[in-house]
Amino acid sequence: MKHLKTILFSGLALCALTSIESCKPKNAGNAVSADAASRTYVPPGKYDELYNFVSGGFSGQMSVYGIPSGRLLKVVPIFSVDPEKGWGYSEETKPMLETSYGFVPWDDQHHLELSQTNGEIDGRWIFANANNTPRIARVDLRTFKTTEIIELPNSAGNHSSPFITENTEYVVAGTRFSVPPDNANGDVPINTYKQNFKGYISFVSVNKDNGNMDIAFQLETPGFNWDLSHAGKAKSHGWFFFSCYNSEQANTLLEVNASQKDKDFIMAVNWKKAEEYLKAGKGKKVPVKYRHNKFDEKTHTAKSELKTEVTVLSTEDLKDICYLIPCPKSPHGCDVDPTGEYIVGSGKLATVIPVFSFDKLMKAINEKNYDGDFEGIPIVKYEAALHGEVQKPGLGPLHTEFDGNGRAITSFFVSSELVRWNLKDLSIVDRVPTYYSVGHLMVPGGDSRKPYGKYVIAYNKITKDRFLPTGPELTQSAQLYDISGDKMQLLLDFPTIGEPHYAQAAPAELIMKNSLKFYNINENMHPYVTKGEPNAKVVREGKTVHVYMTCIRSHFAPDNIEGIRVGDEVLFHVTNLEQDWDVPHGFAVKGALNGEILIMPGETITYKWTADRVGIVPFYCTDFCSALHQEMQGYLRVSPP
Ligand code: CUK
Ligand code: CUA
Repeated sequence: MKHLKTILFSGLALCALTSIESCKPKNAGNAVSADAASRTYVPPGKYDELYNFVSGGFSGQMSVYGIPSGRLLKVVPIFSVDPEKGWGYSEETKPMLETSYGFVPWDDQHHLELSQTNGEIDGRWIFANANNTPRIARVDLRTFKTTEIIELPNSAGNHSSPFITENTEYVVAGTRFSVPPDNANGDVPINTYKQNFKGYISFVSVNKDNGNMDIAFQLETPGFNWDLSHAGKAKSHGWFFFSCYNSEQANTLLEVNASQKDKDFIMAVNWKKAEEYLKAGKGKKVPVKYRHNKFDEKTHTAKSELKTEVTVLSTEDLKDICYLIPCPKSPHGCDVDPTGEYIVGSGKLATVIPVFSFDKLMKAINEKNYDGDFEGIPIVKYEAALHGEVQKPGLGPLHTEFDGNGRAITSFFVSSELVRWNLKDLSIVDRVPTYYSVGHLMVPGGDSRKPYGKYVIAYNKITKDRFLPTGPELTQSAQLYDISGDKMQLLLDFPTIGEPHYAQAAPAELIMKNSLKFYNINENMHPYVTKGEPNAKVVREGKTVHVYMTCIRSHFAPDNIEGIRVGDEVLFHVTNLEQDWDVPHGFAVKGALNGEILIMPGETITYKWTADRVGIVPFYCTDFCSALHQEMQGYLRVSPP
């Protein structure tokens, strides 16, 4: 074990110190499919087969690629400002990034989940987690815009998130750092972890019709580090599975403390039972502070609301709801197969992949086949819940996806490979190298009841020699493999935006058919909309000047504005009158601290600008919109106060 740990923690350093050749996987030469080019070639003018939504890691964004070409289609700001979209710069979008701590321009985004109906991807929304300042976001796939963000109280490091149940009843969020609850006295010695620190898990409900989220309830669990999760499905619908590390409850995770125990836990949560308990009045309302931000498509504006209460089921209530299953050292992934029967834990420091059986788990619970409890939560005997262990799979197992044909594919960070194995007999059937050090992997629909099964994509942490060098920082990368045959075959490398962790993919037609082409100007209920050029005007309210402005190819109205004085705050409410697909206009004023904005057809966006000196100030359109784009300009005259 000691040896394996050393390899795991020094793997990256080793790669850097020795030559690249030494960390290249074996049989690298034969990995690429001979007809890879024709299998990934999407001719000019043709569409890709799939949309691939890739988390941006430390960039806080989500990027969207076409598969199999690997062409980048869009970067969607979620937990970040984005100059390309004006996100977080316009007055309408700023509230989306508000938290109980204030405006957070940038966060760390790891996991994405597409909404599901009956365990199948339905193409309506995609959910995302913010890791650092705990939040969950919902992106509307009609507009590819972030339309809702909810902050999570009693949480820190929202990593085990935003995994969903099979009808998108709930999106969950397990705290990665246990901390004292928000309303407790947090001014305690850090080494009182065991007494004072708790691990909260949030169940966020999702409205079936409009997707609106609410924190339905939280579970107050022992102070573990909830790392990852996945919902039960089909036969195990109604259950959720969370993996943890640091079941030692150490307050410093230097190796000596945290990985002492032979096993950490996967916790099975019976959320249907939790719902019954709440109905029976068992939850208690606890004072907290969090923000709930929504973007309203009718008014084209976001609102941020401060919420002050959350319902908690405390540890004493959990003994008939939660069950701990021992899982070898520091489990990372926690994945449920398409039938709902197998629950795969991947211990980063383990030499086997343990696979648990839902049927056996139910039997063990019925027979109370326990090995004691942890703060009242029963610990099911390892052997009683175990389906079996995959022996000698590779080094550093991380995440598992399913191919829909009774097989699983697991990523191995340390040995840099994907390994395919049989769920029933746990035999290894195939392995293929990745370049290098794969984190998450993704089969389109691979965590749903209906995996698409044709491809797997590896999201790699290190690229080293794969692309042209770009200074000290190299791009992370994705690699596309064909898995339709017996052998997994490498087809394509493509660079990613930020650091990819988890990803999702869906057949193109599922998303395309709902894609919005433009906003209907007649339905625009923005408080400062200007419907038609004759209504353009300038209105002064004290030191604030409202400019009701329109734009259409190829001019602004008004385009000459006088009467502005130094010290005035000017609010340009710019309405794009176009009613056609793909005709945004841009807007920029010299010296603007908010940069620029971009206005979609039929939309109104407000741009704040302060007059700080006397003079003539030009403004113009920043998005090439017609042959007369360059003529799309105007002047402001700023006079002394
Ligand atoms: S984590 Cu990144 S490789 Cu945050 Cu899901 Cu495993
Ligand atoms: Cu409008 Cu360029």
